[in-house]
Amino acid sequence: MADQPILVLVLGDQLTRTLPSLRGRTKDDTVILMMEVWDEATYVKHHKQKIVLIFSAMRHFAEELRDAGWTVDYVKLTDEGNSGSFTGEVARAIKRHDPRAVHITEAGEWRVQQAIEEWPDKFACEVEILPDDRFLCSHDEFKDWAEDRKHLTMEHFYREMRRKTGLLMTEDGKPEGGDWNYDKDNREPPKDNMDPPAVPKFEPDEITNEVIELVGEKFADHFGDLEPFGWPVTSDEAEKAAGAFFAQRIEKFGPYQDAMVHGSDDMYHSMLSTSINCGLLDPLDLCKRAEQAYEDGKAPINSVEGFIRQIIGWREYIRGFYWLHMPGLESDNKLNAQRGLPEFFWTGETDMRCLSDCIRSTREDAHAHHIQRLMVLGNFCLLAGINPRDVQDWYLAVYADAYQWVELPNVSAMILYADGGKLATKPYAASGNYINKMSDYCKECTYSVSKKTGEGACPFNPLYWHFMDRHRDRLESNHRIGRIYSNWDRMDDEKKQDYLDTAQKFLDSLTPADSSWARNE
Ligand code: FAD
Ligand code: DLZ
Ligand code: SF4
Repeated sequence: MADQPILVLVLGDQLTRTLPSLRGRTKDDTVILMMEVWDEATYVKHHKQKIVLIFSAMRHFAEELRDAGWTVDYVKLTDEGNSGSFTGEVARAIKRHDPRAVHITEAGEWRVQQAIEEWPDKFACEVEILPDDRFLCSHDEFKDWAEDRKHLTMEHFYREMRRKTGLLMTEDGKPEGGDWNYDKDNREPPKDNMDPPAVPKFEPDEITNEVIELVGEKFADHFGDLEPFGWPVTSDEAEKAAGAFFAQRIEKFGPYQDAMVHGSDDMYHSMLSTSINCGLLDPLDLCKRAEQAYEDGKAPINSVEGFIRQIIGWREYIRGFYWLHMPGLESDNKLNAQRGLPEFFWTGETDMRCLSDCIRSTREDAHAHHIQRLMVLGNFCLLAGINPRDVQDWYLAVYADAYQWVELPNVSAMILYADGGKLATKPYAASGNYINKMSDYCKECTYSVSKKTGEGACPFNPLYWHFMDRHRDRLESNHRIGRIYSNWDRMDDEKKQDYLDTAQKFLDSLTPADSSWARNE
């Protein structure tokens, strides 16, 4: 080892062998620092499985690096002297190794990046921060694209990414199959007795079992079931999960993307976000494999295009949007939503069958699929006027794939319209009809989806009109939503009052959650 090595930091969502800060380094003058820190595990009270996932994946990655001949300095949460923060641990590691420089790939989250940017002034050695090229679109590229645009329409951004990558593009620069987007073919409701192939679950090994014990001891009051734990924690396991998706589920991914079935949060979804986001899988590689499935005739264009759009479209767009609008996005509340998050988001105790099922899968698996997050949980928070901070904390805490860069734009801008419409051209507001059409939830619900007002009416029905009525000033001029007010205006006053009273009665019956569910006091 050289006298003064380079200290390379690898954070919990940077578990990629080709990470910019690792590429090109030589083993004999590099010390890799990985650290489990209390601050990261508790800035919100993450779901127990999320902490197991990150710590176990970090420990496996460290072992893999050591096996490949790297020197890894791994700080465990319970190691004596652990300062509890990234900055504190880097300071201690600088004392231990006296490096000539610290190299780090930029952080995914604004909060962490702010801390890193203070390091050059704090530490005596050089600090080099490298761009994270695991994303296709750099911050500057996104800024250039967004400049001078009134609306940051995802579809336009997505087409740029298709051109940039060449994915599903013909030789003469046209979209494969003639259309850029096949979403119209991807809205099938669930069929009776659907039986999607099971998603692979991975038996915890010794390392994971040790972490499960640690989390059970130290984070017992965090939300969520600790076991059974079956998420992939190594690149080999993640690869098996991806292989199973491409072999068995991608074919029907498209048509049933929006369908919801009681007891099922996976359906034909890839279930790969936890692995992509912590670095175990390469998103572009997944898209190329999806394209291959289309070329091999194993999956139709609507499924493949839908999958690729989620990744090079939505995922990249969301990340660009986050960095463009931080830090303001965190405190945006353009609809002035002030209600506390209902306690049932944490306990699951509600008679609303759709919500209770989405919260169940969230508790059991640290996962719910996109439409469950958007059109059930998110739609409820929007209609009920839950304040963005509470909703942000909940989504950040409960999902194993949640990091603020991806959670915040989805929550604040996509579901809550708290940014005033920079991301979504209209709020994703829907009555019980939508949920009934796209799921089997309503059939056995205590509430009646066809009942609009009064005792036993599906709460989404009156809440929808309560929302529309209280935001009329802002929404009426929106051409995508304005015509809804003509329906409202055609109702007689008694009917309107019925809607508003039923909604208000429901809202008054909600018990707000104690803040200790999400954060340590
Ligand atoms: P699939 O349905 O198989 O989709 C494939 C991939 O596309 C996903 O793995 C993911 O990488 C990407 N993707 C799809 N939609 C989005 C999106 N809207 N934003 C970013 N990437 C997307 N995703 C996260 O990774 N982390 C989050 O914290 C997160 N929070 C969300 C909060 C809300 C309110 C909503 C509406 C969506 C959120 N999503 C988040 C997006 C999406 O719900 C999840 O990526 C998806 O459910 C993960 O399951 P999957 O891997 O089976 O996805
Ligand atoms: C999510 C998470 C958790 C729970 N714990 C750690 C940790 O102890 N050490 C670590 O390096 N990363 C952890 N992470 C992931 C980080 O929160 C993530 O890398 C940053 O938020 C990215 O900005
Ligand atoms: Fe949800 Fe309403 Fe359907 Fe019940 S009736 S499952 S509350 S949409």
